[in-house]
Amino acid sequence: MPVEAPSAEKLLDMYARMWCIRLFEEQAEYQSSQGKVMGALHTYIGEEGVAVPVCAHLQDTDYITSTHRGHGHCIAKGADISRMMAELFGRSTGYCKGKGGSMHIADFKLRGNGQVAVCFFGDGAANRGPFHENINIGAVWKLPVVYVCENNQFAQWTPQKDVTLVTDIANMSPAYGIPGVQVDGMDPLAVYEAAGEAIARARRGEGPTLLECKTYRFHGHNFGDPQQYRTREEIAEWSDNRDPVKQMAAHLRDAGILSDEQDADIQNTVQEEITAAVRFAESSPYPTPDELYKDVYSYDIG
Ligand SMILES: Cc1ncc(C[n+]2csc(CCOP(=O)(O)OP(=O)(O)O)c2C)c(N)n1
Repeated sequence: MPVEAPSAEKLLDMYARMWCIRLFEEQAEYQSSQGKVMGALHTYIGEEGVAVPVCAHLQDTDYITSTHRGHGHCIAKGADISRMMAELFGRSTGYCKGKGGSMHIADFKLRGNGQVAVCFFGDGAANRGPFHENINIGAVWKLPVVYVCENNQFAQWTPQKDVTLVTDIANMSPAYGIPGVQVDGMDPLAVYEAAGEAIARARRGEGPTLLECKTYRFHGHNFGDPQQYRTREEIAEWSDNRDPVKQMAAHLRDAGILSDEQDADIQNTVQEEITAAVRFAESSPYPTPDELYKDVYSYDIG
């Protein structure tokens, strides 16, 4: 079944969300350099063209699972950036009351009908046992899941080609008996279409799809990574020529949906929201010591 083309309104919303991820993370890196952010910070900059078009197909009641590189997933799914910033700052107004930090932002949702779950993971994760166990049982039980591999070609500081002979993760799908689809993760509209098909298939109860998005992170693995495993030229090749935010802008301009003025408006509005998020985080209290053991363990005494 063909995926319906997104409306102009939806495209502009996707574009603004891509900017929101980019500017939120630039701000988060700056705040980290100022010592305001608790714990490590892994940015998604360069990979905005994956989470945004995938999540554009999801309802509030659908689920996603995320990774250590999760700000993009949260923003794409509609998280409140003030609560996210507060979580990074370790404040009690954050999504996990300041106890999760950048890597464990979570907002649990109630189960309903017709929901799907999208699991985002990296190429590095695809070499680990839990990936295979999970995807196998998901296939056998025909779970309404879409496995989205963000293949950015590096696991921390290790190039993918040094640790696996199968660099096209989508090619693993026949081993589990599910469809595998590979798409250019720097092209948000191509991701939108491929994700639309996979999510619709999951909603129809036809089981999981393995969707591999070829992408590239523009910044280090985490903030402060000296990046000795790749060259400046390689980074420039991707960020200058294949930036998903620029590709989305070019598409919207060609389609007559985005003027220079609107573009500036979108970026200014997002920037203002991020400044407000920093103010919210900075003016929020830290959790008090009596919060230390709350919401941390779950146990059943029955
Ligand atoms: C069990 C375990 N081993 C090692 C690590 C350290 N570690 C953190 S991120 C990462 C690489 C992840 O690579 P990938 O799945 O490709 O995601 P990416 O960072 O490229 O988005 C590693 C090895 C970890 N967090 N957990």
